[in-house]
Amino acid sequence: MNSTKITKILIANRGEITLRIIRSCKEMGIKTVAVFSEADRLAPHVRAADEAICVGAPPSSESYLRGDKIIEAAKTTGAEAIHPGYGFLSENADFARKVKEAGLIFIAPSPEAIEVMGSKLAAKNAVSKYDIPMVPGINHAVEDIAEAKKEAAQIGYPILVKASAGGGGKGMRVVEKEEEFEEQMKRAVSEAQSAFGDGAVFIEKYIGSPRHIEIQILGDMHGNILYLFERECSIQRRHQKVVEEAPSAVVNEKMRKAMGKAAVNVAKACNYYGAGTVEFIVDENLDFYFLEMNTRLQVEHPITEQITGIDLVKEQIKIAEGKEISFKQEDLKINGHSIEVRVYAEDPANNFLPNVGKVVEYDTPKGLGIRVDDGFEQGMEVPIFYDSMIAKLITFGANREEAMDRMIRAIDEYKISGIQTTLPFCKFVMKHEAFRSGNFSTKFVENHFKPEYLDAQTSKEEEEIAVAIVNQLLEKGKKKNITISNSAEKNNSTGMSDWRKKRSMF
Ligand code: MV4
Repeated sequence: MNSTKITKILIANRGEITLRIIRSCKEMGIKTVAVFSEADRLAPHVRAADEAICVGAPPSSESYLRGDKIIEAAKTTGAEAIHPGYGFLSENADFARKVKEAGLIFIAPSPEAIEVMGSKLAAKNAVSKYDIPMVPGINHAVEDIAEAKKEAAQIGYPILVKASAGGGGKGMRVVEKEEEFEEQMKRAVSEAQSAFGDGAVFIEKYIGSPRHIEIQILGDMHGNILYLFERECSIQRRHQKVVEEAPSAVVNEKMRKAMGKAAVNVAKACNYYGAGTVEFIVDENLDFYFLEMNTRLQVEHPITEQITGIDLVKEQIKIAEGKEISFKQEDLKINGHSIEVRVYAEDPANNFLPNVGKVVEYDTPKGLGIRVDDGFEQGMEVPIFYDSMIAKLITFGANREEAMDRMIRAIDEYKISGIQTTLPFCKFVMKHEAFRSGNFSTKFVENHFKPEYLDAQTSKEEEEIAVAIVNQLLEKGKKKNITISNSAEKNNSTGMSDWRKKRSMF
């Protein structure tokens, strides 16, 4: 296969991922074109690119999702390739075909691979000829409820009914016992039908408190497929990840090799090229099962970059040019530990409710082992039209403990005022004994978090000041001094608190 040189790339996205992609392009001497909606005219990604084109009105459906306008913008500016980032058009097989038909390169896997992996059932069937562990279940859409009930009895309860299309937990129902089967099945079908326009569902054994561990892979057009180890993404709320780390605290060398091999086989099953992620769920015995494959660069890709030293965007571009991956599996080594926390404009003390407004003050942490991927700056409004993630804070350390401690320091240094963010929640996680010990699952929030924990939280410094004030008052009354108990620490104290208010009461 001949390799072509890409000299200009249009990035069909916004925010931090567009800035992230532009950085790699600059290092490779590639010119960049940004697209933007009318709401993003002043956004940093527009200024960072060499050129920028407005593709429509603020709602994504009228701008960032308008494939026709985006292809036209690439043609107009002479870009030879389109990088979709994540979300928006990144996993749209029809768009991938249209890009190709327009004579442009889509920096993504083939339309066929995107299509197969877009359907959980098609994916299960495609990989079934390889030796890949899968959750006990059926590989076809449920046609007949009575038949499915028999299959469920064979698998054993609890059962999970899952939609074949889409994701994000929509059209997913747990069935505890046979009597509930029919009702939950009907609910799952109607939810899937209304959310994805596709009511196809299947059933699987329900794994109660799984961990979510995924493998990053890279494939080229010459048949080479490598795995870049795992990321653990179990800390999530409403099926959205909030904290990710690489490597996982529970994966040993043997498990890593087995998962890597399974992930490479999944990629082989669909002749995969480009960057991709194979998702597994891991049960309490640390047995792992293939869930699905994401055919895009993921939000949490930086933690893999930190521990491998590989720039995944550069690799994507070189692969799209038709080049062979320049390193081998045995050249890859895990170095240190990396954690990412996602900064969403949401209020963790109020059920993670999206929280928009003007960011009055914005200053990011600095120093050794810290990376901030953001698309945001002081004085900007968080637009209501798009995802509420405004930044990713990534730390790197020699080991897990250093990465966690560095994250706490970095969160303390992160100044954001005017809006609520998920940062206090992330600090809570970093200090929690379940997270620190590695003993957690996708049920972390449900099992360990209550909004009141954030209100009661204080930093050590604030706590010491408060205790000093109390002691001064007590001194006046000649009573016994108090000391800091470590209960607040066990309660996972974090950042901003109402201690300031309390202090002014003294
Ligand atoms: C499961 C499961 C338990 N058992 N499958 C959630 C979204 C979709 N991608 C797959 N998901 C799950 N599938 C079986 N057989 C539990 C989940 C699940 C989950 C998976 C990964 C990360 C977070 C999750 C949160 C809740 C449920």
